[in-house]
Amino acid sequence: MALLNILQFPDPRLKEIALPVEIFDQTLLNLIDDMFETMYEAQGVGLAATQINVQKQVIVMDISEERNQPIHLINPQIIKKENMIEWEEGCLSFSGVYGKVNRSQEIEIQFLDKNGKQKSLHADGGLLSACIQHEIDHLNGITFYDHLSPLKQQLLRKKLSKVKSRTL
Ligand code: GNR
Ligand code: NI
Repeated sequence: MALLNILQFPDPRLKEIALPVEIFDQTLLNLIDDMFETMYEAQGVGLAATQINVQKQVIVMDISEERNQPIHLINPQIIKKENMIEWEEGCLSFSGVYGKVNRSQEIEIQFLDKNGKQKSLHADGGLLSACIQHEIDHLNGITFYDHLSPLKQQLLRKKLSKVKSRTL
């Protein structure tokens, strides 16, 4: 197991597009383990491989209060989305800043598990729904920042530089 470095905005590697996983081997299992360890350590509810500079369609999540319900998604596809809702989101690649993003309330996804088995998942609103869309965005090189208006983007960059100057 290993802790991985989480890329921070505006790292250009956050714009890389992840490739589908085709080989289900020990390397993949190790990657998933390391991503969970990194996500729990950073106290995030989700982590996409893009954020740790791996261009593979791999996502880990745990939206439970107790931090004991790990979910992993490989090659996820949104097959249904309905109703928009506004969500306040944070991101481990933007420490300490938040923004309101429009997301679909209800989504249905298809994905593979770590053994390459086809699965599906239905999320009807709430954090699970928002988090899945947030993570799939990462795999496509998109962050919550990209959903904000230019004015809000500017505000967020200012806040981010303040947060950074405090923590350095
Ligand atoms: O920790 C996280 N919280 C969160 C809150 C609302 C919507 C999405 C998220 S995901 C984020 C972790 C992260 O950056 N995942 O990519
Ligand atoms: Ni994120």
